[in-house]
Amino acid sequence: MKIQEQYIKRCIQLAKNGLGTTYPNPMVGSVIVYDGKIIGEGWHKKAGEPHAEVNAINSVKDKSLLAKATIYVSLEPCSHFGKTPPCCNFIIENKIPNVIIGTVDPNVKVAGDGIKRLIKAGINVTVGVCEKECLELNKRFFTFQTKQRPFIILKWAESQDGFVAPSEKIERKPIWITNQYSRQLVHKWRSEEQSILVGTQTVVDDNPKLDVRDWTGNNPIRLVLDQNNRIPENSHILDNQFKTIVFSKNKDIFEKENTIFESIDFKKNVANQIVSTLYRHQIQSVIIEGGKQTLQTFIDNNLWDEARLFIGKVQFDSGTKAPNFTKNQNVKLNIENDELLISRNHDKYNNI
Ligand code: AOF
Ligand code: ZN
Repeated sequence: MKIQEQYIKRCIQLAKNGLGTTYPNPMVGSVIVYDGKIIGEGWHKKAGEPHAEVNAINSVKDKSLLAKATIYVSLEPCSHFGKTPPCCNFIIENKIPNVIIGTVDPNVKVAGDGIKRLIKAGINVTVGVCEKECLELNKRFFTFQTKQRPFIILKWAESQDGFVAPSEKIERKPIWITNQYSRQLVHKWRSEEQSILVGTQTVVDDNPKLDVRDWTGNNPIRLVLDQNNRIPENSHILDNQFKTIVFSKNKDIFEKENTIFESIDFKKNVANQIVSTLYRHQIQSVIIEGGKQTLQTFIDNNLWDEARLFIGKVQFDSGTKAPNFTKNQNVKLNIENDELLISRNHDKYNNI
């Protein structure tokens, strides 16, 4: 591995210390290298607090070394006044002659402007070291910024023979396709996303809690479709325990502190209306856990980024067929550990 890649990988490691606390900002890490040694490190901890580069520069004991050093950062240094002043100014003021960047910041307030300013100040700038990894690190933030919608993950479990549920005549009570470990993994996944969506039938049939009880972490905001107010009032999803958004035809009267209603037109494109509502709520990611119809709606509208499939050992012979990807979708298959992960190419991020 090239030395520059090693340092950017260290930036990514540092950035991950901010997992779960930087929202709505991205996770960013930075290291400062002089004479083949790391002399400073930092990461962005929390929105409103200093950015990664500022923390890295401030951690350097002998500031006179900065004039001969190289700063590595996983994301382009910002050039705007947000909650904090521009990082590129701080780099210029500290006379750091070399800047190596993982990827461009897609935020329209930055979007290459930080790089331009550094170059204008006479700094040597390299962009695109371990770019793929840096994009993956902040895939939710990047999608939100570039597509004005959340990052969308589809999740389902299917039987060996491709059914998500057996025929009603065979069995009505829920049947587990996956084992306890994959169920725990699903709770981990839920804790990593800002929201979780299910359709009406899933709530009516399974009365899911959609929480992370088998994992330590945050419960995502629950989202549910309820066109005709079919969801029973005593469903777990309406228990007001944590934030829930119900998409229905009209705003309902029993809106509570944690349960809000968003009206959408079910005669128009439902998937589009959901994602634009989530964008309005500043929700950067959603995991869609069913049912089949809801998942298929997002696939048919080409509104998804990653699909995570469990294929169980059980055979159903008949029942509800698993969702189908459409022919023109660019589906890339990755097998990671035990899980079958189908994720789309991230080439789309290169256009920022
Ligand atoms: C960096 N380094 O560590 C981060 C950056 O409101 P502010 O001032 O915190 O600015 C937030 C924006 O700054 C955020 O949307 C993203 O574009 C960029 N984040 N930039 O140079 C960092 N976290
Ligand atoms: Zn910054």
